Amino acid sequence: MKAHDGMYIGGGWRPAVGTDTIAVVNPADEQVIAHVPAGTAEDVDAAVRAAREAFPAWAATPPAERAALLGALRDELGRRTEEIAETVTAELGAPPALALAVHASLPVVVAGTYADLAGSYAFEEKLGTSTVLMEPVGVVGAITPWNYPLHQIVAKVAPALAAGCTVVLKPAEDTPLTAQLFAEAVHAAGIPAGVVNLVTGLGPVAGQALAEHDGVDLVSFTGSTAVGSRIGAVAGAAVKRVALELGGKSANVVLPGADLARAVNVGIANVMSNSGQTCSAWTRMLVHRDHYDEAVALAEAAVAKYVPGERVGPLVNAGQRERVRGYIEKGLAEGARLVAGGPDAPLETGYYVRPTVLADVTPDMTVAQEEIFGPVVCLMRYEDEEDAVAIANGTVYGLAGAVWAADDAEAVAFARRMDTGQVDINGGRFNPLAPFGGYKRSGVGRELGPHGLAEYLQTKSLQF
Ligand code: TXE
Repeated sequence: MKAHDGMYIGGGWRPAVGTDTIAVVNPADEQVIAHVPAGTAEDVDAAVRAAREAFPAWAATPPAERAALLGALRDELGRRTEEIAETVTAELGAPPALALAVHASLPVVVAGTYADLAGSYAFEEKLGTSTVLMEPVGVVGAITPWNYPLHQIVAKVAPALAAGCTVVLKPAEDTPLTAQLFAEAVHAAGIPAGVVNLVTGLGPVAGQALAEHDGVDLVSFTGSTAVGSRIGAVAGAAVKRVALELGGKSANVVLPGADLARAVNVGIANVMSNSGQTCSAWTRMLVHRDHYDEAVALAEAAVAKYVPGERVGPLVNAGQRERVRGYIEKGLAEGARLVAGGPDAPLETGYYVRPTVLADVTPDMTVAQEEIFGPVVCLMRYEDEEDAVAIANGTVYGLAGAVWAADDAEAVAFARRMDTGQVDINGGRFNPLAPFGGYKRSGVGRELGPHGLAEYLQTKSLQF
C-alpha cells in the first residue's frame, strides 16, 4: 500500500530524523501492507516549532477565510472517500461498506460543520460593560486512536483550525496511512504551511514527547483511560489545557412498554458495528425481569446475522483480540451464561472474535465494569426503575447510553437520571452538532459542534 516515508511538517513531507519504522498490518489477513517512520522527540520538536511559527498568522486570519479553507478541506476529503475507505479497510479491517458509509463519509460531514461554524461562531460577546473575546489557545497536540482513524483526527483538527489554533497530530500506530491521506487532503486544500503537522510514531515515544512538549498549549487525547490519566497528569503539572475522550461502558436501558424487538436489534447492531471498537457502544443491555427471557432470545437471533469476515471485521491487532477473548473467558468464569459466540477463534487467519452475547451478567462481574472493546454484549436483568438507574450508573464510566420506552417523554425522564454525556432516545440519530464526551472517568471536555470548538478557545475580557 502507498505510504509516505517522512513526516508532514511545515507544509511538506520531510525525512524523519531517525531510521526506525512501524510496520502496518492488515488485521484481516495479518499481512504487512506498508511501513511508516517511527517519529522521535526530535521529529515532534520540529513539528511543534512549525506549528508555533504558523500560529500568529493563522490566529489572525479572519474567521471567514478559515471557514473557506475548512470548506476546501471538506471537499478534498469528499473527493477521496473511496481511497480513504480502502485504506481504512486495509489497516483497520473494517468491512468495505462500513468503511465507506461511516469511516470515510462521517469526517466529511464533521469537517463541513466546522467550515460552517468557523464562519458563524460568536468569537466576541458583550456581557454588561465588558467585551469578551474568544481567542485560540495556541498550538494543539492531538493524539488519536485507531478505532475511527479519520473521524478521530477530524473531530480534533477541524475545530482546532476553526478556532484559530495550529496542530501537531500524532495518530495511532495501527492506522497511520489514513492519517497520511488526511495530511494530503490538508495540503491539497491549501491550508497554510505549519497549520497542520503530522508525526507518525509510537505512543510512549512520539505521543509522550508531544504531550510533554513546552511548545504545546493544549493536549487533546482520545484513547484508553490509563494513558489519558497519565496525559492529564503531565498537562496538569505544566498547567496546560487538556481534553480527554476515554473509555465507556454505556447502558442500553429497555423500559417496560418499549418496542422490545427494535430495542434489542438496534442495540445488537450498535455493538457489532466496527467489531465493538467504539467507545460509546451500548455494551450493557438492561432489560426488566418480565421481558428478560424474550430479550435473550431476540439477542441470540439478532447476533446470528453478524458473520465474522462478512458483516463483522477483525479486531485491530492481536493484542486487542487476546484482550477481548480474555474478557469473554472471564465473564464465563464469573458466572455469565454464553448465549452466542465464545472465546474461540472463528477464522484461521485474521484477528477475529466471535460476536458474543453474555446473559445473566450481574453488576459485580468484570465484564459489567470494564471496557471490553470487542463484539460482546452483556445482558443484565433489573427489578424496577430504581434498580435500572443504579445499574446504569454503577460503573466508573459515563460516555453514552440509550433509553427505550413507550414514548419519548418517559425515556427522557429516565435519561435525566443517567450520569452520562450522551443518551439516544428511542433509537436516536447522529447529529454532528451535538456535544460528545464523558461524565466521570470517560473524560474531560467535549467534541463536535460548537462545544467542540469552545475547547480550543480561551477567553479574554475587555473592561470598559
Ligand atoms: O490505546 P492507547 P490502545 C481503549 C479500549 C482499548 C484500550 C487500549 O478499551 O481496548 O483503550 O487501546 C497513544 N503518551 N480505547 O492500547 O494506548 C497511542 O499511540 C502519549 C478507547 O490502542 O490509549 C495512540 O495514538 N500517547 C478509545 C493513542 O494514544 C500515547 C480508542 C491511543 O492508544 C501513550 C482506543 C503515551 N504514553 C482505545 N501511549 C476511545 N476512547 O475511543 C499510547 N499513546
